[in-house]
Amino acid sequence: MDITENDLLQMYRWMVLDRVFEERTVELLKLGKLVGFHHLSIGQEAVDVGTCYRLRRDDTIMPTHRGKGKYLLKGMDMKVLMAGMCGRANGAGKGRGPASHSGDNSIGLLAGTGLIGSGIPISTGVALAMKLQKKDNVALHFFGDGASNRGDFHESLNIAGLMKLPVVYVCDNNCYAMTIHQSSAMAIKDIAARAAGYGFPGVVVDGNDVLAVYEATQTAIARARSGEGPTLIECKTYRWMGHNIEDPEDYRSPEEVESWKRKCPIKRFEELLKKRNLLDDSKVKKVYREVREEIEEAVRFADSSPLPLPEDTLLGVYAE
Ligand SMILES: Cc1ncc(C[n+]2csc(CCOP(=O)(O)OP(=O)(O)O)c2C)c(N)n1
Ligand SMILES: [Mg+2]
Repeated sequence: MDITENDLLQMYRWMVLDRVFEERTVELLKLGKLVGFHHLSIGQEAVDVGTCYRLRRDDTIMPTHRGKGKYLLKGMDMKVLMAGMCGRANGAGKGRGPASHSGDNSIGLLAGTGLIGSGIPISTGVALAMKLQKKDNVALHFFGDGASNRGDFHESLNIAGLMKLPVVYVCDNNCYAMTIHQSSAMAIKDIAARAAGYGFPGVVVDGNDVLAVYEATQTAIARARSGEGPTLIECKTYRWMGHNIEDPEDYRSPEEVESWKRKCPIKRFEELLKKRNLLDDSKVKKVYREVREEIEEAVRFADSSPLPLPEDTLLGVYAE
């Protein structure tokens, strides 16, 4: 794996930032500062970081409603993201809705769509455009276990396999689609197995192991860049929090949640880095302190930013 000690520390920092950012948004939501729905990906940080750590600016990603870490790793300014989540005019989405569905084409961050699975054909089309333009870029598309049951998923994978498109499909399999466990929604255990039906590799990865996710992604990206076609990566992980903040979570047991918390992707990586003498407790504290400062700066920026004006409601809705 072409990864330096500095990369390992950077990946660790990104995972901590992803976690602390989301924990802070829960507090802001309770204070009534956030607008719209918020879907947390606490527990799924290894997927965000392992997939997005080393992408080119002109590669694209389309995240889901979950996982703001992906936005940040792709290059969205945290202040802009936070302001967008707080509904401010200078934030992502210009304060017109939850930042879950905002993007920035200039950094290859495609806005996620509201209907689950409906973005899969869009990333597939982006990959087709890359191929037609003879570029060696890659489109990474993220979706959940639930989304993989939709027709959009199957139609997209079929055409991508047929045309050998440079797309990497990443399934953030967090075991649930709202209240429905994967085992109640499909007869197969591994979503990755679906790729075989479309003629390309499907890989199952421990989604709580950032290095395993990174390695699988890099292999898939190299395959896509060299014209060999798509890969489906299924990252098996778990969302610690409810579907969103209103979720009463009466469909799963606290024991189940606890058993996954014991497999915390950040702790696990931290222990590995400590064993390699790259981290110790004081360095860990420093990372958390720096990350918190960065987040508070973003909160202050959002707090002092203007709300959208009523007369600007239709801006960006229709072409000029
Ligand atoms: C077509 C469609 N059906 C239902 C919904 C409501 N909905 C929003 S998120 C979600 C669950 C999606 O589950 P999954 O794909 O596993 O992603 P996760 O939320 O677990 O990250 C549902 C059903 C929707 N947005 N779109
Ligand atoms: Mg899910």
